[in-house]
Amino acid sequence: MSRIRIKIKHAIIALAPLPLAINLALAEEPAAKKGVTEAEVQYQAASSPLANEPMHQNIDPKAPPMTEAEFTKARQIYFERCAGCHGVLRKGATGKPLTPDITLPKGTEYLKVFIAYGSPAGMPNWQTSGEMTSQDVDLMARYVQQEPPTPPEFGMKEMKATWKVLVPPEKRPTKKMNNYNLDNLFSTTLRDSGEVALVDGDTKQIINIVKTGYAVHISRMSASGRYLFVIGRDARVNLIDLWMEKPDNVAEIKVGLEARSVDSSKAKGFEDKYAIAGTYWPPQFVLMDGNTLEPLKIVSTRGMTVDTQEYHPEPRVASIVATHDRPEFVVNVKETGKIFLVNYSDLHNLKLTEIDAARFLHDGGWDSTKRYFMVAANQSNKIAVVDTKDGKLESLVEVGKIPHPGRGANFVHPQFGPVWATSHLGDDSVALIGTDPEKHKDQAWKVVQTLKGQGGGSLFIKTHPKSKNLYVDTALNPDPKISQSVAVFDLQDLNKPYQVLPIAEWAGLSDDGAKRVVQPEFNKAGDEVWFSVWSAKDKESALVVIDDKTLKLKKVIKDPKLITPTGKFNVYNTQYDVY
Ligand code: DHE
Repeated sequence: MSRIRIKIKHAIIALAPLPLAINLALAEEPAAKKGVTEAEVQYQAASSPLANEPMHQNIDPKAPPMTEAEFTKARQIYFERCAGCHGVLRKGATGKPLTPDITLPKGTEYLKVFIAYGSPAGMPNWQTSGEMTSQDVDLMARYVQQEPPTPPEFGMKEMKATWKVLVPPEKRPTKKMNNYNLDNLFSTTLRDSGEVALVDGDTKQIINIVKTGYAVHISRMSASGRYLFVIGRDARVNLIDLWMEKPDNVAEIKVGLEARSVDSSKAKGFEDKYAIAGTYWPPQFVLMDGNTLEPLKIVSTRGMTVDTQEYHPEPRVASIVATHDRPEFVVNVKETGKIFLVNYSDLHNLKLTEIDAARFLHDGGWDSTKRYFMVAANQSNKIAVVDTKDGKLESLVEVGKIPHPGRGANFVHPQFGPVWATSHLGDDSVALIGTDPEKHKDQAWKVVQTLKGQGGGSLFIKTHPKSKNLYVDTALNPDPKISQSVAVFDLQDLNKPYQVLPIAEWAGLSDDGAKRVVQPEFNKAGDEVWFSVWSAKDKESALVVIDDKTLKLKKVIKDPKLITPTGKFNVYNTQYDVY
């Protein structure tokens, strides 16, 4: 077997528009086949920044021949469209493994049919949907019979080489230097420009646009409310100091090659002390200094799966949350289905509690008491409930198809007491799960009611302790009428039909963008709800603010700089996990 090293120049900018453009086009098509909805395909098959990383490659003489140029192109397509499901190493993730021991016996012709037409089990129909040409399909059929290329590891040396303290702590302000009401600031993801817009929640003005990682994913707050952490899909973490006259970056680091999650220590005595980021590649998490992002301790997540107890070489780190009353982070590992409670009180003698949950852990949030963490095991159609006080799995609750709560929504059900709710990507249901084992024992960790929403393709759901409404988006629904509006349920009478708010129409955008309405987020007072109207990079987008009481339009925020807004993170609500 000959061994070659393939090096490709970094060209992330050129790549960035592709996945979104494809995604948006895809969603307009009717559901192609049984078993997998367009929304699921669109959500899972997003681009990985690994397409541009240099990798090692073995060439198997038994595999069909490919030129280096063909291999390079196929590898790029693989990381843009396939790696999200089949894994970086092609050893399987939410999709099936595609290693040569499996693909070689099947042969090129069989694989071509499979790639072109898809399967009811979830493989998209790449050719008949128009997303790949027959030449691309032939290329990919030959590519998956080669040995998978392996991206490099990313350890302390690599992290330190990317670490920059732009403003050292001693040069930072000692008090707040601006007049902004920081509690009501919204850090808004500008997905395809690799930036966040800091929007003043009171005046609705953009305070600053801060450069962050590629296809920036989420923002989280430090315990004090001073520092904002932002992570990009390219695993770049930015630390933004909100006390500066104009809030801006004070430190940054790359913690791997691909990532989604970041948080900061919240426990008493550890406020703002540590930060944590989890990576998709390499599969690991890193604890950092909360003031400078200096990397301190890296922990691998490679290990055995929770059910069949087989070794998984790339279990990605999905959501991470800081526990408020204990020095712990809850780290959810997707492919192994394990949850780690990482006690950070002594980094040299790190204590990890390993909790068996269910495979494909993804996003989640706290119950109203912040004792129980509720996390979607999305492809298992379950919500795992972790009791962070006793350090154990409390329950696995069967819900609808592919739960996707974001951080979920907590409210008091008129009949069943406190519940936490999730909507779903794969169906139109909203599951309400009882969360009060003390006073509502019979309902605890059971679906007490299922609401019927506008349709599948829901990503986020939200309410607020002061609100009587539950907002459910359907951003990835293939029907534009549904993806461009939200359903509002009346929490005082859940049997009443939901109201539909035509948020995208209210935005009054000038062109024909996709205008997906995504991620409701409350202001600090809990009387306004903000939505992103998310169009492609070259189309106009907007933020739409509504009055929670009247459900009437309050303000449309438009600006040429608001490129592809998606997630919005209100400082106060994110700091205190109010949802
Ligand atoms: Fe997300 C949260 C992963 C696609 C917007 N997303 C998360 C979390 C994970 C994740 C693990 C939880 C982080 C945490 O709490 O620590 N997201 C992924 C993917 O792997 C996936 C499926 C494909 C990808 O390539 O990234 C994906 N996500 C998307 C999108 O396409 C969305 C809609 C638009 C975008 O900005 O990219 C999107 N994800 C979000 C948002 C949150 C999120 C807004 C945080 C919600 C919150 O309220 O906390």
